[in-house]
Amino acid sequence: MSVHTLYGIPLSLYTGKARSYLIKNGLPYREVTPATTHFAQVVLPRAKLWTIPTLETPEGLVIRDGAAIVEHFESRAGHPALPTGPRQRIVHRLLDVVGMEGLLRPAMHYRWNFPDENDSFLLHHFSALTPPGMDSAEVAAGGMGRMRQAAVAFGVVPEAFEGIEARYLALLAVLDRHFAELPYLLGGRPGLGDFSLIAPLYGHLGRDPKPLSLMQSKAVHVFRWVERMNRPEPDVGEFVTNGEPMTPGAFVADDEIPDTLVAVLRQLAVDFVPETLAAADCINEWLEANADLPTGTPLERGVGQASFEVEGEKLGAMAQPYRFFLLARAQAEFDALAPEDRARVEEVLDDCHLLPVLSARLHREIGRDDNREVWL
Ligand SMILES: N[C@@H](CCC(=O)N[C@@H](CS)C(=O)NCC(=O)O)C(=O)O
Repeated sequence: MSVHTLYGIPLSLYTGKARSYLIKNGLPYREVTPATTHFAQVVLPRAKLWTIPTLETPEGLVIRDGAAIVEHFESRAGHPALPTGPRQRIVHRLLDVVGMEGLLRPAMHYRWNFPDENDSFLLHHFSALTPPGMDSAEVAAGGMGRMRQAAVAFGVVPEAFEGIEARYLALLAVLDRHFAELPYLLGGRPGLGDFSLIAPLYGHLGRDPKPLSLMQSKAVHVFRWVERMNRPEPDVGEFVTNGEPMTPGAFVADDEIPDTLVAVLRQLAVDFVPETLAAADCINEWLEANADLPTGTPLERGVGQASFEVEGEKLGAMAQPYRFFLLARAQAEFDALAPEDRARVEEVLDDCHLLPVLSARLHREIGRDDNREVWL
């Protein structure tokens, strides 16, 4: 059977999305560190940027970026990770953005600000990124230092710690109530939002010693979902009704969004909405100042600092165009709906406090060219 190679490491946030997608869709793969000669000499020149996950197919095709890896398989299989109803599709697409960008603060805080609990664990994993012939202690120290700085760029500064922890604990509580009722976000099968949220909730928050113990002690149903998302079988053994095991495989009927998920979305919206609106303004200003960028220019990771208020607290975080690359997919899907479907979607997003992000749009579109996200 043909086997894909997934370049990544266990603690990488973004690799968690591609890995879980491959596992849950029965796609054979082996995971390999990018610190190999083959990666440097053959894969990287085609990937164009050193980021993980990067996938190499049995035919030698190289796909860099988790969203592109998922889309590669989704487009061939008729989009099994997207329900057919417009409400559920757009909720999954918004959760795709939240998973990639909306939980970076708790993910980075619980990794980098608890050195006694986490550092020896992190050191082991960062050492696995050592290219042949280099000193692993030096490579690990360099990588860990860069990531500590990245945490600050995402807004993880001492004044923000208390709010980050309070919001994360509130999120764990509502997610725990949801996963006590349903095995996945929208029923008996994982969708795009599950594959994206698992990235922070496995790679960092469901695996590093400090946040793992928090999840295990405070949110056992969330912990079980994290396990489930990394197992090939449905793993829904605890869902039994009148002595009968659950039959997995279907999304919730009638395009419904369960109340327990509405509660989760409201909690996520608390900082996702103000940050997204502020990031759009910041990037649009930058686009205005850089109006002469040629088509095809690769995206910057961040273009300035977005400032916003969350529950009365001022926060700042790097404004990342990639957020809008993914968000544009939800917006395009919304724009293409018939007016009555649009109204149904607006009603549910309003209830979830997420409606404003549908109009957070950049003045310039983003596409992909040769494994890179680029300005069109
Ligand atoms: N948009 C990319 C982001 C991937 C990413 O940033 N991965 C991190 C590791 S979890 C990385 O490779 N960082 C190295 C860098 O940006 O230089 C994706 O979704 O795959």
